[in-house]
Amino acid sequence: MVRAIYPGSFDPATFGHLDVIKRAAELFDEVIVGVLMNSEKSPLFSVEERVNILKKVTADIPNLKVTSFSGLSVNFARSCDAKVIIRGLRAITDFEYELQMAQTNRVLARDVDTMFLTTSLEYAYLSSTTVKEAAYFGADISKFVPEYVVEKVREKFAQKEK
Ligand code: COD
Repeated sequence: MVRAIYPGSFDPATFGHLDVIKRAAELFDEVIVGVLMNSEKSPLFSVEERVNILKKVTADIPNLKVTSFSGLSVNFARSCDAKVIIRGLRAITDFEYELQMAQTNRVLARDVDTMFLTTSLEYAYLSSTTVKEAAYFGADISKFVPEYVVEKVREKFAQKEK
């Protein structure tokens, strides 16, 4: 069994993430999406909320699990008995950071390798940050995220306004 992890912030999951998830699930026997518990950032959604959103929008993918993790991605990979870390590449701007992280991870763990899936063209511009900004200013984000995520983002901003 070849297992891969797909770590990220997923705050919130977008169609770009889902495209990578679906393609990875076709390549590997099992994919485990790992949502980082990152105390340094101040995310819109809690880690539990992000995990629940991802579970909901990927419920139709049988060989996929969603969980949270803390610490290093390579340690998370090892704890899942995964040999591969999946990352998505959108543009040259992603490349420098991703290369540095993949090379660091390779030095940290020779038994884990990083594989990149290049973004599908229709999602190349998409990021969680721009989705949140668009939603914050009242734009329709249904072209960027699944309907369930549209609702959750709307609820979150409504709560914040109270
Ligand atoms: N199309 C394709 N891919 C996309 C798209 C899109 N539209 N949008 C995002 N992606 C990709 C990103 O490039 C990334 O590969 C992945 O999806 C997740 O993206 P984000 O933005 O949700 O998550 P990141 O990039 O903030 O996640 C960073 C990690 C949590 C993976 C990283 O910080 C990490 O591994 N931290 C743990 C500590 C560690 O191990 N550090 C490295 C060695 S020191």
